[in-house]
Amino acid sequence: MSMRIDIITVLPELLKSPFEASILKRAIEKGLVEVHLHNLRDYSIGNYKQVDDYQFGGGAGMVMMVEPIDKCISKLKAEREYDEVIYMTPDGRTLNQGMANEISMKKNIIVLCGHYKGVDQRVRDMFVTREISIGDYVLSGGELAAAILCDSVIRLLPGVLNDETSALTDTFQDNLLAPPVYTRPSEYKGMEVPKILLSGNFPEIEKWREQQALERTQQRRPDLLEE
Ligand code: 6GU
Repeated sequence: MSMRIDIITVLPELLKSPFEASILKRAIEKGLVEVHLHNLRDYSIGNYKQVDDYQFGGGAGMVMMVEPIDKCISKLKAEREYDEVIYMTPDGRTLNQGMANEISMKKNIIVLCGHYKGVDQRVRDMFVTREISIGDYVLSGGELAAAILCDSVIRLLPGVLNDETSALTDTFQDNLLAPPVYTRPSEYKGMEVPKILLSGNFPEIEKWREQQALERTQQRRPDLLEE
């Protein structure tokens, strides 16, 4: 059972390359996820291919119009059922691993990328089931945020990761940061790998990693431990 993600954007070019390399590319090739890009301009109004307009009440910045978005979403919804319409916006809830986990369980989702001053409020009222931000800073559009959301979700789909890339030992799994890791050589310019990691004593190694993960989290992200 594969997931389907439909992304609505005024800048589809910006969203091509993230899905053309490495893990996301392989997930698509394996048929574990389908990602479809929709150019909002294909649903625009009139000869000028208009998708945005001045805001009522005045003020700087354009607003994405309701009609092109309605046309695009309604066409998609006529073709299949969607579990979510996610609007990428800096005033949404900040993305975290729990949300990525939740969204990775869905079958079909629409991701709408905001631009300019955002979308007409009626789009949010009519269609949007969830509003997501990727952090407290402003991007020029929701595209890069959508790419980040998709990456965080797709890598969790069954069959996408193998042992080498396993999600089970990721930072944020269990609300802990990941412990330090080392690879060859065992000594570099006088800096040695912690002896325990070379001991072959796997129960002790596991204990050490848990301890390190906890210390790191206490030092860097005590907020994670309070949740
Ligand atoms: Cl989802 N969109 C934009 N434009 N800026 C952002 C964001 C989204 N998340 C953080 N900053």
